Amino acid sequence: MTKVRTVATKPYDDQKPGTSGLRKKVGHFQRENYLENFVQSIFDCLDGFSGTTLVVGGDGRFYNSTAIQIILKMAAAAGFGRAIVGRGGLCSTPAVSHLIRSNETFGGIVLSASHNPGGPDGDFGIKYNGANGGPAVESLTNAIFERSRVIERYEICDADNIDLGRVATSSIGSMTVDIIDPVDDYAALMGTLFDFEAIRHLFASGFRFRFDAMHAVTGPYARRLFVDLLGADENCIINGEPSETFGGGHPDPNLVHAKQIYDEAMKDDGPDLAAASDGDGDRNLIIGKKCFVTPSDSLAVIAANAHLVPGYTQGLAGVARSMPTSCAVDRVAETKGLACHETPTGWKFFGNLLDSGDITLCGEESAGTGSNHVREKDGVWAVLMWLNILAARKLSVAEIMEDHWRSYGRNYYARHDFEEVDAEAATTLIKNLRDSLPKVVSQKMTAGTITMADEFSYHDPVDGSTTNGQGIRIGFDDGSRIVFRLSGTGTVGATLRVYIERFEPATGILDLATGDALADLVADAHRLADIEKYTGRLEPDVIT
Ligand code: VG1
Ligand code: CO
Repeated sequence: MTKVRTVATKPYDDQKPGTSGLRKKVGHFQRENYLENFVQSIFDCLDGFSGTTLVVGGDGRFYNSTAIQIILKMAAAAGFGRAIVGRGGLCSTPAVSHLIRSNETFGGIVLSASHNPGGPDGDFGIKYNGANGGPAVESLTNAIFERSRVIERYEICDADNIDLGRVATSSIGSMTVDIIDPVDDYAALMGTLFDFEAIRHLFASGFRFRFDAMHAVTGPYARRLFVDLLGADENCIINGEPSETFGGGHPDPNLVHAKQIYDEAMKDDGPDLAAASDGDGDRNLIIGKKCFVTPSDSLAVIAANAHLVPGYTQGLAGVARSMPTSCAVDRVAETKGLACHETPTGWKFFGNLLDSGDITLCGEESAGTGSNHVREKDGVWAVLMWLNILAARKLSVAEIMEDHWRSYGRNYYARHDFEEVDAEAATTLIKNLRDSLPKVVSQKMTAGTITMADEFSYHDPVDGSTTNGQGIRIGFDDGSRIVFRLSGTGTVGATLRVYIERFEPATGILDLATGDALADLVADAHRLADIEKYTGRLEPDVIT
């Protein structure tokens, strides 16, 4: 008989989930009962799961396996009837979402700090996803936080560790544990959405492709899909072996950390499409030959061309983007007569709209694109989308972008991040901006006249909830925008994100360098928020 042990514990006061779950340094998670407290707080806030199934998956970073063993023993103690776990403890975030849905489970736990570095000195993270496969809505994450502040005990089974390395079925007490291949079901789902035959033809015709898996979770997914099923060259994948430290790298698919494929794509004889995904496989980077595609543009292009892809031939119900994401997709929605929703940053806000059937596609400027096939953003799906569109249209990425801008106009766009800023100074910067909002409307700036200024607040049309304080928006007479908000995923100090966007109509100048197109707005942003005074910096740490 496996014994359930009740352990007395003391609450921590810092377990408030951020934009995408609870993220802290690994050492922080290794504090006594830190993980256990949070997991018990999740279980304490759920109802009616006795005998049901829980999916547990992670991106393979340091502490992943240790955490999974603890979670399995606690899930068994809490009364779950079955757990589904990816072999090696690996499962991409979108694949976890799919497993939750396809097995009609109670929910799942995702272990990841996404694009943040891993290893003993890196970051770790945990979040709960519900039966729809999506991240818990705010009311639940708030309840989990409140619970974590008063927790006094947790329950865990005294049992041996499960062998995570083999596909097999075993048990902890009365809970069955199924270790499954993490790629099988996901690859099958992709087969129902995309024209594999057309993509196979594309690869066979000499189309050159590069994918950087960043030593993160998508290596095995990329191999199965791109190489085994679609016939791309073996060598198209770089950094394809998952590692606890992401090979010592930073699994953020941007132009800094995926520099190798970017440099290759900028050469005359470079790949026709270069792509990458992040630590947990939900983000994507798309670069054509000599043509970087901003994530906001990628969302717009996918919305404009989705009807060419088998899973979306019926057309789209509607689209959504997070507030700071550029308005490029809005132009497509307008032309096609689709509803376009603006939500706060973070995938959890798309879940209700996807569930209700209000939208089919959604995305974020932070390299996140997805659809109603799961309830997470999906990096490999986005790459397959592009491959399918390229195969159908028989144009290069650069030609597709040019054609898109000629039809809908171009939203020049950049995000400037000021990292590890003093948290108090960052809060003061936002507070001062907030206080200045009534005064700035009709002010003449270098880039134009300000016509609107507010703090974004979201009213969820499906569940009626309201979420306040989601970023400061400044709008200009020509449709340009500046958005300021603080990151909710960092683990050190605060990160100030400044999002800058300028709209150029289809008849305007569409081939400016982004930096030049946005220079005036950037100067205005610095002036409006007094960025130098609060951050001590004139230049951002990262521009994406
Ligand atoms: C960032 C991005 C946001 C994204 C979140 C999680 O949040 O800006 O768009 O949803 O990361 O991405 P923030 O609060 O730091 O700006 V990931 O790939 O966790 O799951
Ligand atoms: Co991620």
